[in-house]
Amino acid sequence: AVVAVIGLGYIGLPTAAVLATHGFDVVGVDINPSTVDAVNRGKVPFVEPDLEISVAGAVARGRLRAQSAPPDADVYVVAVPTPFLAGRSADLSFIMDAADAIAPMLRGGELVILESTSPPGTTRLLADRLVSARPDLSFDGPDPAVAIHVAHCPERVLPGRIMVELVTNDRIVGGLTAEATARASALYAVFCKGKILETDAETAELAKLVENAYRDVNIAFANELSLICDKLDVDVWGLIRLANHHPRVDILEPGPGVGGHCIAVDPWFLVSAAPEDARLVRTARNVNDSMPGHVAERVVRAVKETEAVRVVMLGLSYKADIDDLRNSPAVAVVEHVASRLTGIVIDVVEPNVDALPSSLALCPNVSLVTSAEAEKDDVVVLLVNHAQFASLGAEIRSRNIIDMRGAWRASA
Ligand code: SAJ
Repeated sequence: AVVAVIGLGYIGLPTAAVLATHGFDVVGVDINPSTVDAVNRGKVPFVEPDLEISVAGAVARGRLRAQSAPPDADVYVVAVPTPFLAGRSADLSFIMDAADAIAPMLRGGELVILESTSPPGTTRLLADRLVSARPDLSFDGPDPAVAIHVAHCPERVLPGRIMVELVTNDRIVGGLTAEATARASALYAVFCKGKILETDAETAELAKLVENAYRDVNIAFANELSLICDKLDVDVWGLIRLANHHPRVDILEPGPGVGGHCIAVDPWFLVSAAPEDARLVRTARNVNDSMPGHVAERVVRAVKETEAVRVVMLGLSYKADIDDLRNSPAVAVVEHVASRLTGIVIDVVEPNVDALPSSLALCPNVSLVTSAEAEKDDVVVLLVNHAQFASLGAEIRSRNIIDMRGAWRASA
């Protein structure tokens, strides 16, 4: 069968590669010509362990190719971004653009799967959009001859472990009809070793949002504890480690805030679905969003107390061992510090990128350096616990340290 994967980003490209290694002929579709070109050369335009070898192999065997418009296919998998708009509702324009591109290709009988994280009701909006462009087809009508089958199957893989989790995670599949659920379920069963959990489309949409909101609330609790511990001068990591010995307590790790394109975004879709009721979810988001400001405050205090003239910030990505700077709290910390301490040198070490993001490139006192070049800096701020930083010498650790990841504690 031919599968078209629309959107060759962090989710679409790994999914395309896995499908291609499991016997499907896969056509990846992306509006960005440089992504299309990279994939056709067997290259991956971002950092993700084991992905490039899989893409290169699938392209070399002729199982995967990329192009800018959807082909004729049996299955369409939509994996495009759903960013949020200013009012924190979801921007569905990429999904609707994908629907508009797919609609002319449909003949009836196809399976259309939405993988993008979406607010409740989006799968139905996608299906409505398809049949409004193609009134000759229907997604829930009685005539099987003109049926298209539409389902939501949210991706739940962890960046950094995508190639493993795509295969091993349990998978939620929710169709707009029982037939759509069954067809989508059969597709994922080909490569997914986890359980396939069948439900309806709206419950599937909500399940994904709830998983990420759960993690956000738990991290917000850890971050609130870190603020309390700062006031009381107690080591928050030691405290959490002790509390987590209780068989029913499992607190996540505090840090400089919550970033990325999932956990920092998706809870807002729940809030905007029921603003009056989603009080805890909203508060957790606000606690996590306030963290970069608190970290910057600590840095400013340390610089003033020690009369430092150079500060080094270790890490810019939104979490360890990836190159993704989207919604990164580390970037926000550096922005805050740079705007408040214009008279000192701010060095940034981020081994996974070769240029500063535009918001920092404009700051005259901020530069991207190697950790060796930052050896003379007075204050060291660990923002991201990249593997490279664990091996930094005792020399850098003996300086004035603000360790936001608990990686360099004496007992860590
Ligand atoms: N973080 C903490 N403390 C922790 C764990 C994470 O501060 O204890 C921070 C990280 O540093 C990062 C942010 O949270 O800034 C998010 O990182 P993450 O590793 O928790 O999650 P993501 O955004 O990379 O991936 C999440 C995953 N969701 C869950 O674990 C419930 C992943 O499975 C989803 O597929 C992904 O969102 C997604 O695409 O929605």
